[in-house]
Amino acid sequence: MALVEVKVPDIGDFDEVAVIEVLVKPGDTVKLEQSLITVESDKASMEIPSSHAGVVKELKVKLGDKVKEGALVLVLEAEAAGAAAGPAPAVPSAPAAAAANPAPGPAAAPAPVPAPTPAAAAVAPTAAPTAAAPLAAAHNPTAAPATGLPHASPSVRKFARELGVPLAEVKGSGAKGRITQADVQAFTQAVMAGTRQTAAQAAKAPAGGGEALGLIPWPKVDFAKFGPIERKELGRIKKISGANLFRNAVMIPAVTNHDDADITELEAFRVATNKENEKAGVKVTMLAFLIKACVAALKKFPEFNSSLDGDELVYKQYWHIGFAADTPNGLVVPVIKNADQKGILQISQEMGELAKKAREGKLGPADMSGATFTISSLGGIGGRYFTPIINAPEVAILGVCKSQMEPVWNGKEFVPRLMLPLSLTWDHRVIDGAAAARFNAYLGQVLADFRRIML
Ligand code: CAO
Repeated sequence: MALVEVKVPDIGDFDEVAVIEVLVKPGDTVKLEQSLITVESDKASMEIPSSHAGVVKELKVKLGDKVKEGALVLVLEAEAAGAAAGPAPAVPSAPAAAAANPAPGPAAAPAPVPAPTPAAAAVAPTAAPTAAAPLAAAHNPTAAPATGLPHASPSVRKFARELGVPLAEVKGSGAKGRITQADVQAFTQAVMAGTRQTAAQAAKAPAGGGEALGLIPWPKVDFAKFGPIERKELGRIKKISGANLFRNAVMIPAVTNHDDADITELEAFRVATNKENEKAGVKVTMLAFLIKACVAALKKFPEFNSSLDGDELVYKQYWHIGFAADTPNGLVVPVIKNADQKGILQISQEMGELAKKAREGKLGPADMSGATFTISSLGGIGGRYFTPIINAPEVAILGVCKSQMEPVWNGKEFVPRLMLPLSLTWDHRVIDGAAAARFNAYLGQVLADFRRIML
């Protein structure tokens, strides 16, 4: 047993962040990667995980303290196994805010788990009040506030703060009474509908979250009754990206337009470019051209490069393009910054580097933040079309599948053309179907003849 100091690891762009939650106390036994404290900046909140397993000897931070990278969080009597080398750079997030999973074991210290940005939470409207039993007791301003910090994730805390919901009065339906986003929404519904529900009534509501949307409960099936099964806990990225994907799927009125682009000439150019650049070691894939073509389309149709903020649209005058990358730990979305200012070779090189970092679980928050539009390409794998889920607070995402030769009618005869399937999902609160069809048509024209970018 050795005493080790657990410090704040790389927390990305943030200089000083406030401690808003202390999750352990002296004497507690903590596991490797267990969250110790929650810190919050004006942009995001994240949980700082333990770099070692062991018993907490001394806490070195308290609520309200400001900490930065390298600050001492606590002293731990470490178990021999599970010790890590020390603070590692932050390794987070996927769609919206999923965290990359550093390689398990002693080699890497865990990274902070970022929570969705306020903007991401703010675009989500609460569901309309329903007659279904809300999970939380309605707001009672005369009730004495509960003591102790309510059990909720940083993203839920932020969400509650933005809605002005007193978390101490919300009944949690999650594991060990943890308050979920659905609980906060249900609380808001109950207050807005002017209904009052006793804590006893609320306690009877089944856990799950779907009830808040007025849905019937999730089916409970004893799978083992039908054959052998094995249970495995979801990985960290899956858990975090799942929550974000769920929110985005439920809260965005999304529509997908499918189209095809003729990339016959572009593919020939790509192959020739790769031959010419063989020695430089930079391989150009269709995705680099797609990024560049999307920037042109985003410039022509700026609402696709915007975000909803209440009743306002925020038009971004920068073009940072996220691309979904499949990694052994799950899906992450690194971002090519200022793609409008970069050539195809530079984009290809950066993509290669980011995809490598993603696979190694080494992406930092800066690598994955600021996207204004995302491309999800399954072109290297296959398929025809799919419906990607928008990466909030973005308002559109392009899905791309594998190109294939098809007979295309040119007015006189069928000719073989290489066709690329495109699937554009867009937020109907911001974009209309006609604009989406025009976006896809223009994107197709650019891909068919890249000279259009110069017009
Ligand atoms: N049509 C036909 N072939 C394509 C293609 C397309 N649209 N896109 C890529 N290819 C080819 C490439 O040219 C390459 O061919 P060669 O091996 O012959 O040179 C091969 O497919 C593999 O490409 P790649 O996948 O390595 O490269 P990429 O730039 O297309 O994609 C990356 C990089 C990181 C985005 C990709 O590896 C990846 O992770 N894709 C999965 C993304 C994903 O999971 N999306 C779903 C999100 S929703 O769950």
